[in-house]
Amino acid sequence: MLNLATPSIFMKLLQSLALIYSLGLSQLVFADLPMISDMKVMAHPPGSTVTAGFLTINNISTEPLVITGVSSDTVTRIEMHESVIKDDVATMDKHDELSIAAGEKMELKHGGLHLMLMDLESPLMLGSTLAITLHTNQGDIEVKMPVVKPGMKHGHGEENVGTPEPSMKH
Ligand SMILES: [Cu+2]
Repeated sequence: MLNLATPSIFMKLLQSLALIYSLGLSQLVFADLPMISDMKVMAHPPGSTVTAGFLTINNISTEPLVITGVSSDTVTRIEMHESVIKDDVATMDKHDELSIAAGEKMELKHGGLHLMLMDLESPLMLGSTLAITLHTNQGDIEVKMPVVKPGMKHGHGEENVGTPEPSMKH
């Protein structure tokens, strides 16, 4: 009886060890990768070719994180913008780079920093997911952005403030 049971217990033990080992290893390898949260892309009306994307980037590493560009297989052009008011006029500054100090968090949100998705050739469907790549000094980071309804409540009463409108000049 014991002889029959032993190999399977032994195998289970081996599998557990292998699992623990691979988990431990992946944590070692990925411990410093930036953490991305609150990602979303605004669905846009038919006919418009621009929309905005938002996300929060947490640089948990001990090195500065510099985002040097953003790309996607499905979006022709993605720029890093910041909504600003100049002489009472809402406008957007383009950033070539975004730097996040070690241990710091950067929020791209309504009315501030955002990703500008431009020259859209096909509409981004509500409920779909857009894959984008952040190019950084710490390597490429793949991010899946859920496409959501514009003007969705976020609980701080700021929706649509400074939201890039398709008619806005770039
Ligand atoms: Cu913009």
